[in-house]
Amino acid sequence: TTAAHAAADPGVTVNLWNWNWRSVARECTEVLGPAGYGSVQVSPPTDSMSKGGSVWWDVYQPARYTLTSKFGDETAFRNMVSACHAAGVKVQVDVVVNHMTGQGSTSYGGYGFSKYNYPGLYSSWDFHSPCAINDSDYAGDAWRVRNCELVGLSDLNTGSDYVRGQIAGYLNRLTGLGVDGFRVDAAKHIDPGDLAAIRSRLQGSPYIHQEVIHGAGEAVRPDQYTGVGDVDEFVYGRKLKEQFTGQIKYLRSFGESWGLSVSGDKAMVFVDNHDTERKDASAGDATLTYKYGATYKLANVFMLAWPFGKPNVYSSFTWSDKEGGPPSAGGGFVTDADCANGRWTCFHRQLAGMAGFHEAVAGTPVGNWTDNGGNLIAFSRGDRGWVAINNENAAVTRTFTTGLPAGTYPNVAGSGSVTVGAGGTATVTVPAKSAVAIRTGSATPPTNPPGDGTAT
Ligand code: LM2
Ligand code: CA
Repeated sequence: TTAAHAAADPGVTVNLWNWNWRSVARECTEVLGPAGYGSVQVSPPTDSMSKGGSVWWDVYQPARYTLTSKFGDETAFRNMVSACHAAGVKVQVDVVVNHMTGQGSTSYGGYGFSKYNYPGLYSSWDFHSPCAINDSDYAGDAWRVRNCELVGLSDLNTGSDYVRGQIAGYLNRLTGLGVDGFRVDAAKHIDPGDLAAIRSRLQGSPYIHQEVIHGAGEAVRPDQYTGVGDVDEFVYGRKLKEQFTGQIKYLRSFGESWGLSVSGDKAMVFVDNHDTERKDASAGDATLTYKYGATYKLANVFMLAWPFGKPNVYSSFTWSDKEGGPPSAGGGFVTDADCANGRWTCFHRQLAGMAGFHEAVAGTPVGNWTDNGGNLIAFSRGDRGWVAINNENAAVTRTFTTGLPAGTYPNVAGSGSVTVGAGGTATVTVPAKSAVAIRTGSATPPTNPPGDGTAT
């Protein structure tokens, strides 16, 4: 990336996965903009194979690039982009360009297609010759990972000029509607040279982060993609799960040296996403999820307070069936996200004050690290912010060096306030499984729900 083509920093991203466009628009206006979230990431907006809403994964099988999806039509999409921009929030779109469908013949927009045949868009010669990606291919065969079919999905020949033109046309149509960035789905299954060629045809400088899942010793590696854009850092969430279900004192040295796959300036980081939250808890690549309650929130507070990568907060629907789709009406069209009915986590609202914290402390170093030799840590960020994270099962009271000017500050990670004395010290009680974060420039207490992080 040359300076001339440097994409604008997305700020703190919220991944409102599976939210419909109307609800994202409302959330940008009412919550994301006022809180200082920089971007919202939304689900694939194209027409897709339809299972009538019974599953979530139908939207990862695009049928054509028309914006008639189960999340809303093109008008709703445009209204969402305008509302978010008016609120100062950028929009990133999950784009599925490695493949088309593997099954089905009905789309949400009422378009007829079959695998390898998408009238007016692609025909059989636009796809790689069918072969299946086998689990054993990942270790040593990058060619098969990129040219064979991922779970039977028709694999686009991204080496072809025509296919590149169609994909770039789709992405340019999105940026033409105001879209600011892309999450490139299944980038691991596309040659980085093909992605670079597609990128060279893009208008403007959208922010790009690529889904390249790190696997130890594999032939396809995240660092092979940093010339195209940022990479989704999957090791980050795995490590945070290990620590937050163990002893967080070790986080003192957390960073690239822990075996992360790319450097912080190329990493988009997250505690979980829609794929990792569905892993079995015992799996090596499992992460914390909303089902971990307070511990999950603490890991997210850490992500927003610690200087590594660009943070992406995940917020979606609650589930018990791994395959089950989001709340929907007839035909599978997703209904409005409701933060009161228990079907949506609305987790990002609990971190509203931490989005502002992340921005306020940008560029400052970690200082005043302290821990209790177990599950309580605290550190400052320059003279602008200080955080204590108590992952113990009991409250901890201590006198901390915060590094902040004397004054009384609201707890932007919960409720209550902290009074810092001359010399920057404060005596704080951090309740069990909660966090206290304070920063300069936060006169108004944020709109966090009461009940945790009470500082006295
Ligand atoms: C991704 N990243 O690389 C997404 O994050 C992930 O959620 C997608 O898989 C995947 N790539 C393809 O975009 C999901 C889901 C799969 C599902 C696919 C396609 O995890 O289970 O596969 O979307 O909808 C489904 C069936 C599978 C079937 C396939 C093709 O589960 O059994 O394979 O459709 O018909 C025969
Ligand atoms: Ca491919």
